[in-house]
Amino acid sequence: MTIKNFINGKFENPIHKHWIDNYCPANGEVYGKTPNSSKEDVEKAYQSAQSAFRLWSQTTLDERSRILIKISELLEANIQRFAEAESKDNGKPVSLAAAVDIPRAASNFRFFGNAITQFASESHESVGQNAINYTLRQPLGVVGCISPWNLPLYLFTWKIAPAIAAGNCVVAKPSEVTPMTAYLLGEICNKAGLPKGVLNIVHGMGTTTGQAIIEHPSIKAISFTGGTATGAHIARIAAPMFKKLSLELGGKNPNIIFADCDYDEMLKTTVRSSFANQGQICLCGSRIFVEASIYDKFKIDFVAKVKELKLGHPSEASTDIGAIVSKQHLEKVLTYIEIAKQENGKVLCGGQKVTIEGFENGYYLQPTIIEVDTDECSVNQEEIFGPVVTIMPFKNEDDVLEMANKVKYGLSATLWTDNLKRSMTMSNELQVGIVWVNTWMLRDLRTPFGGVKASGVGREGGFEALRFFTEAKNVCIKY
Ligand code: TXE
Repeated sequence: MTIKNFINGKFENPIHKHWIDNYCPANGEVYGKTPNSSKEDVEKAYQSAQSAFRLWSQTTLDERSRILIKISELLEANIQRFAEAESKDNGKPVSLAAAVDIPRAASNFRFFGNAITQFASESHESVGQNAINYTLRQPLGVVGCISPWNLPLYLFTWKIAPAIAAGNCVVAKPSEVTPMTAYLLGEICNKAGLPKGVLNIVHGMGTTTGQAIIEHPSIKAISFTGGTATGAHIARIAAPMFKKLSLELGGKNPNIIFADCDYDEMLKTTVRSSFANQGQICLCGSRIFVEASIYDKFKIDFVAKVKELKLGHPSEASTDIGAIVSKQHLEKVLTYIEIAKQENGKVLCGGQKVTIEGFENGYYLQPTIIEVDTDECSVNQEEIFGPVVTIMPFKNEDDVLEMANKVKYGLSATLWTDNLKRSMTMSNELQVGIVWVNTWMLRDLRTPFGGVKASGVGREGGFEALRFFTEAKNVCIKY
């Protein structure tokens, strides 16, 4: 299967005919190729976006909304096909892609198709000065969207949908590790009647194609989700050109469990928040802190539950844990398990590569729980982004709050407690962008989404995303 760029509504080979192998993590085999697009391809995509901008930015909100909702419906009608493609590219269970990734990609278009019809700006009457100010919210022009491999179509569309809803035209690049569903999206956009040039998808490596997008002098904004080091690099390139930046980066999220919680609900959800999508979600609760009085019980129950998870080929309906996204990433995660052992961590379960009959070269790793004796060890401080969690006990609120905040990241936190005062005071004190109390990853697309510290700058979601993708202009009229 040869993936092509989607420029001006047409599928095209990269100008210089440079390609990257596309791997299937479930069996470690190359099953296709993806363009490694050059600066010239990005320029072509930019020109196409720029030519479409005037008309698209003048298209009525009703019409934009209608097209976005049509894209959403077409995605919904093709869930199985997209889910299978996502799974083949990423290694995640098909069942997960069909239940979460693709429906959410469809929701992203539906949500922003509706949101744009409700988005409004303010007016300010300058009392006593006979003047009125009103604010225009104008689209930026051509914007860049760069997304990662863990939730490929889900995060790709989370950026594209608000960008085009707000009247911008887009040059977008999915991760070179998981390009397939972004490729398929082009076809759907054409069927939905999205005018050509409004969305342009260029495939390739971060260091070639991604770099060309962030360096492009006329691309007005970059919306990026990915690693913290890449985010810092993008900021260094884009900031001197005064591009608007939204950076959603890594996380090392605490999952804080108090003895007074609903234990069964907590246990069930903690298995999910630890290992869903092979632990490759920036929101996973990878540092588990448990109140000392229930620590021993939790440890036994958690290990037992995690051992029940079925690791297998992503297309098996019974599979809970599929393959890790790439060989390189599997090796990175394994290295962290070794570091944990050197730093006195005790592997309570998992920790080993798994060979599945018939798919011997696939990238499988057991879900892994590591008991640590200090929150300062590397596996408790650095983002592993795989099926690895740490557990350790804590004494009281102050103690756990200090440990929770003592990392460079600040994306999300989960609190398990039945105490309202504690959940509210701790939510105030946690240095994160999102707190879940007695739940995890319950998403309402209207809410601001993003992190603090090394987890990024800016917020996605709801009107925050529409504000990001528009420029406010104040008009003051004296009468
Ligand atoms: O991400 P990269 P990688 C974390 C996780 C993971 C680590 C590295 O810890 O192990 O990051 O993952 C594009 N200019 N997260 O290396 O490189 C790249 O092509 C422009 C957390 O896969 O940041 C891809 O499209 N673009 C995370 C996107 O950036 C560049 C999800 C992300 O890739 C570029 C993924 C450049 N110079 C990884 N270099 C989350 N927050 O959910 C790379 N890219």
